[in-house]
Amino acid sequence: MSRTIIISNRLPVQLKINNGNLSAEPSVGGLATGLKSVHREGNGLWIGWTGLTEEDTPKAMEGEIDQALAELNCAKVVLNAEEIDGFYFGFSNRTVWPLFHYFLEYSEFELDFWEAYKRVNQKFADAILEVATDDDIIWVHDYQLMLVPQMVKEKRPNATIGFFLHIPFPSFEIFRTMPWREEVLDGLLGADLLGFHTYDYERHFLSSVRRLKGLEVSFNEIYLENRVIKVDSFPMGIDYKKFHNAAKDSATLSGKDRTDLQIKLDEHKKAAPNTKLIISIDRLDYSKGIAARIKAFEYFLIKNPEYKEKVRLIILAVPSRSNVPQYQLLKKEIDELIGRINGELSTVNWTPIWYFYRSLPFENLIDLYTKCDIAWLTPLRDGMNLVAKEFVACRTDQSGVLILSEMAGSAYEMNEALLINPNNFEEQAAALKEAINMPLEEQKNRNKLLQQRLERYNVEFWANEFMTALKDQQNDENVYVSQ
Ligand code: GDG
Repeated sequence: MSRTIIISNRLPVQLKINNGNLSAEPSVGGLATGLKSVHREGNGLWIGWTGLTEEDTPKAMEGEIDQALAELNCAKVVLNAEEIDGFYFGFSNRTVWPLFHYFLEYSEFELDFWEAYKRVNQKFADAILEVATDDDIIWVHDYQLMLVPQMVKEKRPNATIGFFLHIPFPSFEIFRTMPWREEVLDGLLGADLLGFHTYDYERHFLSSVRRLKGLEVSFNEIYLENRVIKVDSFPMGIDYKKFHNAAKDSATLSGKDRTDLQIKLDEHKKAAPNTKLIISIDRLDYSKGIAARIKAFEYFLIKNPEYKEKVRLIILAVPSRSNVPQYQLLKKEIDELIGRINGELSTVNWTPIWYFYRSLPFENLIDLYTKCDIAWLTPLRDGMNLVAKEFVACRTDQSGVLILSEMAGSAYEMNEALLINPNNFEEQAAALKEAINMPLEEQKNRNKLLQQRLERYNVEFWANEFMTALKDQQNDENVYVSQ
């Protein structure tokens, strides 16, 4: 019987060892939620790294870990600290991530990183090969595992393999700079179906395949000697109901059940009812354009001093990849920028920027989504950007304005937002002004349309669309072989 095997760098479970006690909590992220139905189907299996290094895992606990994972239909790939350094912090996040987000100057082409990437991709492929049969459907996720499809296809030519890239695929002119560009394409071409968030990423990929591999490419098919690969866009959605319902519940909480942040935000609203709250939520990553956003906010306040004491920017920057030097530099830049701007522009009654450098519990995230007036998201490049979708889903009364960078994949589906070029401060200042003054009726009209779309094209829809296309490939291939 055919089964579906999902494979991603991290498993959808959080493993922790505390004083020799193991806990395994299913994680609640978007990917885990979206793939829940696929994972549960038949005899599904999810393979990935647990988040614990080999050095942190006592040998005596291996059996217990395997058992706990097996109960959640998961299996582990074990990585040691050196592998994580070269493969994850190295090639994945110092070579691929910057290059694919158009930060060519940050991309490091280190042979050692590449070697580690190959070795670890082989480890993931071996973990699949150990359990997969020819009949299985295998769905590989993201930029950390781009060599896996070919490594599996070589050994299991009849298995059906899908690959989804969660980040942008860059234009040919950027991609061609990578020393191992052909090997990366060969890796991806082991798949039978390749999925991207947007049509543009798909087009860039096809262009690189045609120009670097000289393969015949049609509208959305690549012709190899013995098989046809399908390429398509599948814009990822969110768990709309989860966010919408959480926002509804949070609105009805009373007394001691309200979170500290909710109480603080309510107090703030009471004390300064005319102050508009603008939120900015991202992982602390240079691709998210946080530093430029802060500078644009300063530009806005200096150009429009009448808004001083009338607006406040709340920045939630979630710590991320802090082992990578670029992220440490960015953290320092943001700390200094906020310190300087708050120092220069604050008044006795007002601080322009509130800054949280941490991850907040889900309930607090919902507080921010629901209690602010404007969400301001200005990535310089972003595969999709789910925060934009989550903010809109949480606006149960349909108030609120989304200002969104046109460089985010989500901008393609969110035309009713105020779309801006994150490099254009003038345009951003104008959008902030428009958002602050937008009549409630217009906010509702825009959000109503956005919400209808988000509810329909949710994360489950995304997973089902991909799986249906992959299963079609499985059937088509049989036809193709028998011709
Ligand atoms: C990659 C691509 C693509 C954020 N802060 C907190 C928190 N979050 C959650 C949000 C959201 C997720 O993290 C962030 O997702 P994004 O899509 O915005 O960005 P990346 O992490 O860069 O994701 C991106 C995505 O993959 C999916 O394909 O959209 O383009 O870069 O879900 O809610 N959650 C909690 N506390 C926080 O403080 N609990």
